[in-house]
Amino acid sequence: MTNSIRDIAEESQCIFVIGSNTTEQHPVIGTKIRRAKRRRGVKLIVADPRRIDIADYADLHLRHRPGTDIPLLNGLMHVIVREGWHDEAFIAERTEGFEELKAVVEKYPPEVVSEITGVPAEDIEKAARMLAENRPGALLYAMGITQHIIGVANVMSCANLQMLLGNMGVPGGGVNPLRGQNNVQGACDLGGLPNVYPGYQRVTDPAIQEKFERAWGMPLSNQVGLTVTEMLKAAEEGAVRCLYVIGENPMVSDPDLNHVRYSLQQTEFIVVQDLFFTETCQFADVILPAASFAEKEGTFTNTERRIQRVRAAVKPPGEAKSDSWIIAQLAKRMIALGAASPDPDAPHAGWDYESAAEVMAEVNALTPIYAGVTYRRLEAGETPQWPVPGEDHPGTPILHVGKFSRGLGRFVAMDHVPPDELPDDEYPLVLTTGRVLYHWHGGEMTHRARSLEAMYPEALVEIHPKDAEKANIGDGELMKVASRRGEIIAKAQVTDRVEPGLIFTTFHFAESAANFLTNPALDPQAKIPEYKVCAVRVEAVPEGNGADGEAEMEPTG
Ligand SMILES: Nc1nc2c(c(=O)[nH]1)N[C@H]1C(S)=C(S)[C@@H](COP(=O)(O)OP(=O)(O)OC[C@H]3O[C@@H](n4cnc5c(=O)[nH]c(N)nc54)[C@H](O)[C@@H]3O)O[C@H]1N2
Ligand SMILES: Nc1nc2c(c(=O)[nH]1)N[C@H]1C(S)=C(S)[C@@H](COP(=O)(O)OP(=O)(O)OC[C@H]3O[C@@H](n4cnc5c(=O)[nH]c(N)nc54)[C@H](O)[C@@H]3O)O[C@H]1N2
Ligand SMILES: [Mo]
Repeated sequence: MTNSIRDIAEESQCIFVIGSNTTEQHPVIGTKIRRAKRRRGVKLIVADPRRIDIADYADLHLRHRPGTDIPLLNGLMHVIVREGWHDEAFIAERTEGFEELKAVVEKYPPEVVSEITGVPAEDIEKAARMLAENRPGALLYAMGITQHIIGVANVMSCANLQMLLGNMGVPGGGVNPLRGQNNVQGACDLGGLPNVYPGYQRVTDPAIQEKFERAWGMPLSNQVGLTVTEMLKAAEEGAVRCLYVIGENPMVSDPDLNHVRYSLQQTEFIVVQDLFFTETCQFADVILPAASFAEKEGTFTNTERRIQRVRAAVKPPGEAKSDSWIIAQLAKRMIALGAASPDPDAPHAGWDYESAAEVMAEVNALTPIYAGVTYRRLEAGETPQWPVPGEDHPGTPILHVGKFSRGLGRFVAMDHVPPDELPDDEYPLVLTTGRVLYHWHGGEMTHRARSLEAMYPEALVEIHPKDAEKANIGDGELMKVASRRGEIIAKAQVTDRVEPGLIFTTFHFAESAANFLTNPALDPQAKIPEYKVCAVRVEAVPEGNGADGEAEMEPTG
């Protein structure tokens, strides 16, 4: 997030939630938004194809078709520019590319946008006015924006809107991705990406390469590695022969699972390190038992870039060990086998860390944005937000104050690009996928919580009454959903949360996971799959032909 949860909750005049089911997937932030609405009367605009819970609190719900965010945002910007509501001073001082943006958004008057998105033209006019009249405004987004072949372009369009309104670098403003996994922000910050060292220092930059070679006392590659989605493809082609899977369950969470299964079968050697025996473990040669968040020491970095000290509350069960301990042991053995030979005199050579504090001391030394995040401060109860360039630096609650990190903020004008797979006669419905409040991804953890299982015990498919009637599917009855890649059987939840032509389901239940259906097409830059749009057809499943296999199941292709 460019901004902090608190300044958005306390100082925004308008909160624009686009592609985030905030009250279900980020309930703490969702509660703060609802409170801001109730107590301060902040304006709330929600853009989501489904009538999610937070839409019921909104002043305006823009219910666009999945995969039409760029035209929707262009339509809002069209009205803002047409009415002269853009922030001229901000644009002149802090940005470039405005003329190009203007030329593109000119092509998206509300009537045209309404055709593409399905949102009434007057709602686009209303939303633009609300954004303009209530500044500063914060834009919040999540996977509804990113999980598309145009995920990066969608994010840039969000940034275009916020720069146009002058909503950057101010309290209550910003472009705010709500991060997903508990410590995903920390994992990215500390190098869990194929192209950067900790602190987003590029592996392709010779000065950075040299810095880490000196620190670790060994030669390092300047080649960008593969993303998860690319690794599986490479495994299938034999270019990758071994997979070391830590805290990830691709056999439920990756797109096109029938294909994932094939890729895993082709892989020569697979190590899985997890808390539980997952679907992916079935393909493993070696399984390493890992300790959970509550059983280890260290830090987590949350969605607002805040670094927090975490302490073990309980001992790990059985032979489970912390991920960092296991990785260090593996590294030491590889060094012993001669796979690498770091110079023992290098300042940060080797893997003999006594504690999490020692790891952080190395992070402080090598990672400018974490330089001042010392254990002394963390142990004293501080929770600074990066960048923290020095120990006396207070941290940075708001990014891009006065200046963008690249200097001028660049408007990148975008045209509409439709999703990779659109409905047709054979597969006439759009499927969008995501989560519900009660479960976490493949459910490896939440299916073990009795109360959550009681609340939401089985996979459901949201389907509009009209589509249900057409297919002769009743509420609570079993239905089959098929795409070009696979099919699942699950119970219908007949509801107007979705519009006609759209269905929604989750990947929380392995046997009927949405990912048997999803399209593995990727965003060319971010390599994120298009989980949010694919084409499907549905049909009723006659009684006794159910998923629990009591009666004969038809053989399927
Ligand atoms: N309870 C619970 N909480 C979670 C998680 C969980 O599994 N369970 N997972 C965590 C993780 S890792 C993540 S990444 C986050 C995800 O958090 P979110 O991104 O909020 O959750 P999703 O359900 O993936 O999708 C968000 C919304 O996108 C909408 N949407 C679908 N297609 C489009 C589109 O084309 N455009 C727009 N604008 N919206 C669209 C969907 O209707 C949905 O309401 O949640 C985190 N929090
Ligand atoms: N169709 C569809 N598919 C999606 C998405 C979608 O919206 N739609 N969303 C995508 C997104 S945003 C995400 S983040 C992924 C999530 O997908 P995954 O990351 O695969 O799912 P999780 O269940 O969060 O975590 C995987 C495993 O981590 C283990 N684990 C938990 N804590 C620890 C630990 O401390 N150490 C170790 N070693 N293991 C641990 C759990 O037991 C679990 O088996 O799914 C993606 N897949
Ligand atoms: Mo995520």
